Amino acid sequence: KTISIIGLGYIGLPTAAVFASRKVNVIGVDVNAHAVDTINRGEIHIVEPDLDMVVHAAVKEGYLRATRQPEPADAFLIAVPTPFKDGPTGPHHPDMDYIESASKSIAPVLKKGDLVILESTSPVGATEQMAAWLAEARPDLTFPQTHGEASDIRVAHCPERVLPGQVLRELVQNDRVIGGMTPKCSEAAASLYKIFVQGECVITTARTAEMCKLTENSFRDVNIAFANELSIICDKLDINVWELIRLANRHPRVNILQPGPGVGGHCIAVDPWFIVSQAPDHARLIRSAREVNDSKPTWVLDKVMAAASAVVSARPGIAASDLTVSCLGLSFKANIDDTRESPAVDIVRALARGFAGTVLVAEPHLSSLPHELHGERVTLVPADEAVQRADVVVMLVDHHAFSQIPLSEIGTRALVDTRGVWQTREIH
Ligand code: SAJ
Repeated sequence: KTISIIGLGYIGLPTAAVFASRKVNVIGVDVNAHAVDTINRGEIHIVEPDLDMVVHAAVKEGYLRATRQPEPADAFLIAVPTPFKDGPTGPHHPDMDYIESASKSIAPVLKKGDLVILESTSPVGATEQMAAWLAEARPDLTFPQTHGEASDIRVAHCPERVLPGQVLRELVQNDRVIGGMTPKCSEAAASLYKIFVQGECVITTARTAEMCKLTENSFRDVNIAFANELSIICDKLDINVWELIRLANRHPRVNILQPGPGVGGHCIAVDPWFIVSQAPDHARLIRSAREVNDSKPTWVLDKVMAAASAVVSARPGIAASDLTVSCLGLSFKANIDDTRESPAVDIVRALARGFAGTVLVAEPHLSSLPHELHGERVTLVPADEAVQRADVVVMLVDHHAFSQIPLSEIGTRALVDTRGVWQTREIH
């Protein structure tokens, strides 16, 4: 059996490596020549704990090979991005262009009996659409939407659900939702995943599997929005929100998540919009949650500006331009180095542009500023230096390294603690 993985990014590459580690022949396909060359050298172009070792071993033992041109295989897994594009009701419509070009690129090498699985997070109906693109390109083969169980090609959706930072473990241990276009399609997909998945492979329809993935991330987004909204309300009412949540969570049926500076990453801030774009009149709560979470960085920025103004008012002869604001953390969540769609980056950039004084940032997971902050008026410094030089400390990411800084080191400096790391003190 040969498996081909189309798209060697955060999901495709670990999946390819895990199949290869089970001694399955894997052909990885990506349009990015740099990614292809890096993988063929046994190295990786993305950051994920332990992935380098697994890829290195897979390439060295000859089970994993990358190429830019699809080749014949028995199963094809499509793991390409599904970003946003402008649509009739706004800028948040799912962009299926990568899925379309991936489908069209494998069509010429498909043969009777092949299995095609869509792993990319997709709007409802995407798997049917993919099958239609494939059928259009290969009129000589039969597809499930027209031939049902008698089709030549099996098509299924099997969304990835792994947590960045724990991808290798979750790929193996998590349950998989498998939505075939027919029951036989589901069975074929399930037996493929069983090569490495230790969790349960649960079978449903393609549409339900699509909605399931969107639902999981919307559930988390709505719950984080609830915590973020509470944090703003508590700030107004002079209540420590972290204490409040700890207390409320003592109720046996209450489990509130943690407030933060906003929601980052490439999934939770994106996927709920796919539901909104398909049911704009009904997805009211899901849309509101997105709006609450997206507006949190602006609220934090206002807090920082207010904290700086309070310092200026308390110290005669001092102007805002004499002050230093130090931000702790840039990644989109704790203990990873991924800064894509990070609310911390947005806040630091806005400070660099809008605050008159010095802006320092500490990020122990990076050795230089990420490209999003190139050319901005901000300096990367070690955490202790950031705190020492600060008039205002802004806690943005609760990395282990920061949680160890004792509150005594912050001393009397103004503090905006968006993550509740130093909960004993008021957030400001
Ligand atoms: N966050 C909070 N408060 C919380 C939890 C998270 O503010 O209580 C913030 C984080 O700081 C971060 C954002 O939310 O900015 C998202 O972080 P996350 O850890 O919740 O999720 P991701 O984006 O790393 O991964 C999610 C996961 N989905 C769910 O947990 C339902 C993962 O399982 C998915 O595979 C992944 O999205 C994906 O690829 O869709």
